Amino acid sequence: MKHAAGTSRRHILRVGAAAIGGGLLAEQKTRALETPGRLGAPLGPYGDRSPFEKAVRWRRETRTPETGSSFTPLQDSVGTLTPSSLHYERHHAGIPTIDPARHRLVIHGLVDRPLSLSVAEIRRLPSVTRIMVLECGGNSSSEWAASTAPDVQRSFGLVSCSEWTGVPLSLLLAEVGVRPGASWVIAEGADACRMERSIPLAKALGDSLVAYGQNGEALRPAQGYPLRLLNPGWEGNTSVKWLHSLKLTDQPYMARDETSKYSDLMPDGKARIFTYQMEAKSVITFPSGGQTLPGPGPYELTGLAWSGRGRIERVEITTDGGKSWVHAKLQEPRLPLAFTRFRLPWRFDGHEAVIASRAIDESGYIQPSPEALIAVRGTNSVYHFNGMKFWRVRADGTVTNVEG
Ligand SMILES: Nc1nc2c(c(=O)[nH]1)N[C@H]1C(S)=C(S)[C@@H](COP(=O)(O)O)O[C@H]1N2
Ligand SMILES: [Mo]
Repeated sequence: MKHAAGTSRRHILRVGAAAIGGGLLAEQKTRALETPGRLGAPLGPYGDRSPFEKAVRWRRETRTPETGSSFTPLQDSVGTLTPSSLHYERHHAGIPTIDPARHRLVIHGLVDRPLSLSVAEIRRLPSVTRIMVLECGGNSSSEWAASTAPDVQRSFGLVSCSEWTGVPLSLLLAEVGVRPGASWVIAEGADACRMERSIPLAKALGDSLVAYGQNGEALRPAQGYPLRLLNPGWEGNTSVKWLHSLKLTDQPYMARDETSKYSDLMPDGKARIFTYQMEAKSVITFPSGGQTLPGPGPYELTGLAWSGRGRIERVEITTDGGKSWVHAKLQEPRLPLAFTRFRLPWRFDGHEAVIASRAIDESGYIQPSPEALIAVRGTNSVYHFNGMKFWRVRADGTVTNVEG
């Protein structure tokens, strides 16, 4: 294992400047300015992006437009945060419109003092802020078989990273007083399907959050406005949105989304249930499926890595189909459970290259190859695919799935 002999950034810049040339450079500089004397657009109360920016979520067609998934355009993302407007969405019964002045969170069941709290009351409690990934347990389900998802958005886009603010659930549970015998918390949403999940009490007393904030403002309606549960490092489905009830019980509910869905059917016909943990995963976002390199020359490979177990320790990259691996450079700070961006200088020499990344987290867990994952889990399951993703960079610069 060795570090790649870096293509120096100064060299890349020199190539660019030489290609443009002095006269053209001056011309472009003037063109970039507004027409002299004419004012730009006025100030606005709520910001929007440049009209030249086109990145959007992609959504799979469903019979009812209210249900389904929309995918974050990972190929267009830079840095490590997902703008709220591009956060992936997964709704089972549409996005309810909830007036925060009328919404309440009820905490009941095996507790000493049942409570009904308004959103304002919750926002007054001691809060915490934490940057972390949310990933659907069904992310990358396309990858269990030869992938037909043409790009990183459709194959890996049910994951996003936000800054979340909320009240530790442990604090609310201390307030109501958990009775002996309680071992589960049943979280229920206020959407039309009243989606519910059973959360083990240990997690609820650990790092679970009742969140009201996302990226510095209130949660977006699609993300659960005005309140959602967040279970750090766990499959997105457990992070119940539009949270309105937490009931303490002595057993799980065996709800639809923890039995017939979000359980993992193994090769022997038995299903694993309550597989909450999201394992280490990474993917190269540039170059990735659907993109085209304009020609041979220096490039920077980049992508994202994350793990439900904690920090990303290392990301390794192959550009020869898995024969050799080099360490990518990791962007600091590497926050536990958050996106870590990795980068590697790379020279495309005009010959076909098969590229992939693999993440190693602080627990020592290594992201498996798809073959190694399938050898254990079979292909009955749709959930929890975290295998490596190989892209083929063809001699003409086009990038596809390896199967493509
Ligand atoms: N009430 C409610 N909570 C929910 C859902 C839902 O449909 N209803 N979808 C779940 C699923 S499957 C996922 S992956 C995440 C998606 O969160 P997001 O839409 O904010 O990305 O929310 C979870 N919480
Ligand atoms: Mo999900």
